[in-house]
Formats: sequence, structure tokens, C-alpha cells
Amino acid sequence: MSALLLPGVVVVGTRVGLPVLAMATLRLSSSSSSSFFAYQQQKVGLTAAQRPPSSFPSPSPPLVVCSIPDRHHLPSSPSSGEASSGRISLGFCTRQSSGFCTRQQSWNRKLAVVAAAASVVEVGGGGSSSTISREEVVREDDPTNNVPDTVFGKIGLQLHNRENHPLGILKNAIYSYFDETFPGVFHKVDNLLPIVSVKANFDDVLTPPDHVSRSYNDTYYVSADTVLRCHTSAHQAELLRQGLTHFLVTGDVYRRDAIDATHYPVFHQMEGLRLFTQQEWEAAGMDGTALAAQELKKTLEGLARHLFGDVQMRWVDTYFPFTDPSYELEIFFQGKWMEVLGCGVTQQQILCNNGCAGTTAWAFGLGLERLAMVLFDIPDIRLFWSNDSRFTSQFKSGQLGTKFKSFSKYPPCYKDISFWISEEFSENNLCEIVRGIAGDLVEEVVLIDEFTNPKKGKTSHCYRIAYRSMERSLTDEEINALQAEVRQQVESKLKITLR
Ligand code: FA5
Ligand code: MG
Repeated sequence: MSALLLPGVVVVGTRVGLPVLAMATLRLSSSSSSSFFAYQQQKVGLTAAQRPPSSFPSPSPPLVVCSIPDRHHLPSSPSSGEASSGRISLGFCTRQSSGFCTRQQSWNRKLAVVAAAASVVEVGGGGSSSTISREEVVREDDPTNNVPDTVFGKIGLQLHNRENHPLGILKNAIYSYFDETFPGVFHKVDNLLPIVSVKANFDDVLTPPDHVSRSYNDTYYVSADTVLRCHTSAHQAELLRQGLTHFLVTGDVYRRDAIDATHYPVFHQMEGLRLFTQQEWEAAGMDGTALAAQELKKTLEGLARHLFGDVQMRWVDTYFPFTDPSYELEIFFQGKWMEVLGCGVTQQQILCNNGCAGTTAWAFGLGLERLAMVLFDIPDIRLFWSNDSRFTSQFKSGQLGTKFKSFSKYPPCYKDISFWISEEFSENNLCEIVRGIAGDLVEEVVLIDEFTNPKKGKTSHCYRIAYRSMERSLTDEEINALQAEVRQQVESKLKITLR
């Protein structure tokens, strides 16, 4: 592998040798979701409580990818909280030969309306005005649905498509790199519907039936066979079937997760994929996989230098169901190694299944928030969602790396909650309840104490919840009310016993 690396790049040992079960445990206790897809599920297995609401693989509705042609009509900073009052159109459609279809566009237009929420936006919809209520995406009484209002409120906001937002600025900087390095070659897609079939999200990218990422604990299910995409890889197969050979797909992705400064249930990824023909690898005097791996590393090291300047990087071997070999790229920034993307050589089966037999490909998926937090010095992932002009006014289109000047000096307030857990207890469920009550006022939920009473055979957890607004002071009264509601809901919904 070192022969493929450019000067200045450090190579480290493989992570594949780590005990996989230990990694899975780590995820629950340390909130490290960056390796969501990097589990070799066959060694982990899902508990009954983690399993999705129905058996899989499940049949998928005929969802296809489409664009929102007039998304620029969106308001520049809609309020996230308002969205839950919006109504959106849900229309599954038959695919046209181009792969794009009008009913799907109608879906997307209505998603834009959700983004606009109370203030309805004109999005060119013509005569198509079918609607869907929030209840079709958030159905508390439906056991196959686990989407909360807080998450529904983020659908359609498309932070990555706002030109003056750090995520939009970063997306455009990545586009510039690809345009300069491969002029006119990469097709860019950044407005695909985030509601995808289970088939697209998991089956099409060969995620094993019992892989932990499919669990109800980790993924938002709209129904038994429809999810909020948990990665942009959900679009690989569809775009390959449309005949695209070089593409970048950016979008919001959704994961049930812990709460801290770098984890949010909605974040943004950019997927890249490039095909190689037999002619190309023969001309290079290499086999197809070796050429794809070499080009992948060269391209991504170039991207990291384009964004960060001269940085130290290292490749770490990893596992993804959809690539082999698979790698993560880490960059050394401000004294720490930070994983910024996962990537690899696409599994032949994905190419063959989607009309690309006889080719090889590289693919990557990178986290935009992770990169933007470093590039813009943004200390808390919640800030990306802020409509406070003290945040939004600091960033301008084309200005990559403007350093964010913090305006929040408001102190955090800590509240502890202790309870005896039951077998079904999961930290993600706790976090979802806290987020549902306190919204973006919750900064962190951390397990601070854990012990088992050997006589009773019961385990107690104590979590410390940090409440803090990025924008204003919170009153004691307000926090006490939130905490009382948290205690009440945790007790009634999680089958735990408060201590
Ligand atoms: C994936 O999502 C794969 N689909 C990536 C991929 C694509 C691999 C194509 C191979 C080929 P992973 O779960 O590691 O992998 O997430 C990819 C990146 O998203 C991470 O490197 C990280 O930068 C970002 N990311 C993951 N989880 C979070 C999170 N909770 N918050 C912010 N960023 C995250
Ligand atoms: Mg990862």
C-alpha cells in the first residue's frame, strides 16, 4: 500500500484486527458512530430489541432519484422547528427512461415546502398539489415507524445547498477540486429525496441482513420498507443504473445516535464514485482493482490537500460491506487524528447488478460536518442548524476556512438521572427522548456511572445531561421543567426504574 501513497503520508497498521465485538460495545458507550458501516455484522448479531420492525430484506417501493429543479426558491434560512407543521407530497412513481420522473419531483417540491414550513414557498409545482401530512412520516402508534418530530423537522432543509452556509461553502470547494482535477467529468447531484427504500439503503449496497446498521436502534424507519437514508451510498445503485460513470452525491443523512458536540441525528455526506473500463486498466498496465485503489488514494489525498493545505494523512484499513479493499482516511489536525471519510474499491456484485459488468470503480463517503468543524473552527455540531444571524452572517460563499468567532458564553447546566436499566435499554433511545424534549438545548448526554448490584442482579446507569443554549441564557425554571419531563418520559417509555 505504501507504494500508492504520496510523500508526507503516514501509513499505519490495520484496524481490521481489532475485536469487532469490542468495537460494537464501544459505540454504545462512547457514542462513536463514525464506524457505523464498519462492523462485520456476522460477528456482532442483533439482539431482538435492535432488530428492525419487520424481517428483511424487504421489498422496496419504486422510489427513484430526482432533482428539485427550482430549489433556489427556498428561503435562505428556514426555521427548523417550524417544519413540523408543514405538509408534503408523497408520491411513488413509475420510472421514466431518463430515470427522473415528475411525481418524484412533486415529492421533492413538497419537501421544499416542509423546509419552508409555516411560510409556504412557491416551488414551481404547477398543477401538482397532492399533500402528505407529517403523520405519514411521523407515526407514533405505528411500530414500524420510529421518526420523531425533531428529525422530521430537518427534512428538506438542505443546509448543503445554502451558498453562504459552511456546508454549502465546503461542498462547493470540493466541487471545485473535482472540476479542476477532472474538468467536466463528474456529475453532481445534491437534491435527492432522503426517504429511500430499505433496498436502496442496505440491500443494493450488499449490507448483510443482520448488519447492525439496519437495526431499529440505529436507523430511522418510515415504514418497514422505507427509511431516512443513513448514508449517501443509498444512491449508488440507482445512479449506476442511470448510466452515470463519475458522480458526486451530497445529501442529509439520518442516524439514531448519542448526543454530544460531534454527533447529531442529521448530518451531511458526500458520496463519490468513479468507474474504470478495461481499456483504462490495460493502458495503465495494471489490473482493474489495483488501478481503482491507486486512483482512489491519489484523488482523495489531493482533495485533502486542496481543503487543508499540507497536512499529514494516514490510511487505515477497515471493512465496509460495499467495498473491498476498504479504507478510512484520517488527517492530523490540531493535535489529533480525525477520520474524515470511508472509501474503497466497489464490490463487483454492485457493478454487475446495476448494468456495469466489466468495469471496476472506487467510491467514497465523507462527512461534511466533520470537515467543516475543523476548517471553520465550529465547536458544536448544533451550530450548523442555527438561524441566529450571529452565526449565519459569519460565512460567505467561496470563503473556505473563515474562522468562526464564538458568540455563546452561556454556561451549561448539568442534571443527572439514575435508573435501573432493563434488557431492552439502549442509549440511543434515551438520547432520542432527551432530544425530543429539549431539542437543541441539550448539548451532551454522558454515562457517568454504572454499577451492578450482585444481589439483585440489576444494573444502574447514571447519565449527566448538559443543557446549554448556543444563543441565550436558560433559566433554572426552564431547565427544571425539561428535566422533570425527561424523568417522566424516560420512566414511562424505557421500561427502566428511576432511582
Ligand atoms: C459510511 O457511511 C459509508 N457509506 C462510506 C463509504 C462510501 C465507504 C462509499 C465506502 C464507499 P461511515 O459510517 O464511516 O461510512 O461514515 C462516513 C463518514 O461520515 C465518516 O468518516 C465521518 O466523516 C462521517 N460521519 C459518520 N458518522 C457521523 C456522525 N454521527 N456525525 C458526523 N459525521 C459522521
Ligand atoms: Mg467510518
